[in-house]
This record gives sequence, C-alpha cells and structure tokens, in this order.
Amino acid sequence: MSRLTLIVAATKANGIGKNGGLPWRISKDMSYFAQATTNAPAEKQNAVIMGRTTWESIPKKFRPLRNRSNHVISRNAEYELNGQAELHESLEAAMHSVAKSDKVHRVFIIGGASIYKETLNLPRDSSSFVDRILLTRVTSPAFEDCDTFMPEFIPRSKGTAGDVHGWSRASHAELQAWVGFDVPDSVQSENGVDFEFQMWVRH
Ligand code: FOL
Repeated sequence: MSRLTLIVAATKANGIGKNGGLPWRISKDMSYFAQATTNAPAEKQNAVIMGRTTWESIPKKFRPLRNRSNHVISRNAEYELNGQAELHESLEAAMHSVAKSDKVHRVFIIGGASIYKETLNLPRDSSSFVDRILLTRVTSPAFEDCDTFMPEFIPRSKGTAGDVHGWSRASHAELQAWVGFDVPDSVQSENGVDFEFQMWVRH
C-alpha cells in the first residue's frame, strides 16, 4: 500500500487559490514546501503529483520542481510537457507509474482542488491512501477573495469532527522528525500574513 502525503497552504475557510495562482506570497512557506517535498535519502527522490492547472501555476523558472520527480495529470493525452514532467491520464495511472520506481522515497500530492479532493476520498483499503497532511494554516488575514477551496478535510476545533474524518494533529516534534529539518513552531508572520506549519495524520 502506498501512503501519500498531501501538502497545502489554506486559510481557515480552506481557501487555497485565486485567479489560477496562490492568494498570497509567503516566501517562508514556499521554502518550507520546497524543502519538505525535496528532502530524501541519498540515491532517492520524492515524487510530486499535481493536476494540470497546478503545473501551469508554477512559474516557468521553477518548472519542473527541481530534484523531485514531477507528475502531471490531464485528461488530454496530447498535453505538451516537453519532457519536463511525466503526463498521466488519471490519478490512478500516476500512482501506478510512481509505484513502479524503486528510486522514489515519498509521494506528495501538491494540488490543486480537484486532485486534493480525489486523493482525500481514496478509501483506506485502496492501493494508495492519504495518511498525512502537511498543512500551512494561514490564519490572518482571511483572504476572503479566494476562488478555489480545499474540501472540508480536518476538524475545525478540538473534539468535533475528528472522529468523522479520522484526522488528528501531530505534535511539532513529530512534524520536525518526519520532514527531517527544523521547522518554526506556532504562529509565524511574514509581511502581515500569519501562518502556522501543522501536520495531521490518520491511521
Ligand atoms: N503547500 C504549501 N505549504 N504552500 C504552497 O504554496 C503550496 N503550493 C502548492 C502546493 N502545495 C503547497 C502548489 N503551487 C511552486 C509554486 C506554486 C506551487 C507550488 C510550488 C514553486 O515555484 N516552488 C519552488 C520554490 C519557489 C521559490 O522558492 O520561490 C520549488 O522549488 O518548490
């Protein structure tokens, strides 16, 4: 069974995007994303799986995401990636291809909304299952003009929907141990944007 990690930055209302891009520019979160998705043992690489619109949202100079194996999902089999990433016609096809490589360390689902939704809904007994979320929670401002949202995915407050979704929040120490580098604890600020690095797991 392949375990998948979903990585996302989202507001409290689960807003993740605006006009085909990110609603904010948080460089500390971008470098966290780059480090967390890249960090792998010698001789291995992580895979990043994304939808076609997320691929197009990454600035050309950062595409493909370096030192990671890039996988793009599009129903259009003719979509031109110019050899920069592997094209797959479905999430399932992408998983199969990634699973075949023994060079792959971790598999990250990096968006966007429809890929997040599809992967979060994979049943526990399927060949791949999302058991971890690296969430950067953007707590302020509200970014109310988001036009793209995550599905409701983790409990909003302690003791509510936790048992429904099966997600529980890991400690900061567990987050650092898993990503393999030091991560700032509790709420961070950059240019007036408040955010927090969180890890959620389910079994
Ligand atoms: N997860 C988190 N925590 N924050 C995000 O911004 C985020 N974004 C996506 C998926 N998960 C996320 C999808 N969007 C790049 C751009 C957009 C994007 C993902 C990645 C990108 O250009 N990344 C470069 C670093 C660029 C830089 O340092 O400014 C990379 O090498 O990862």
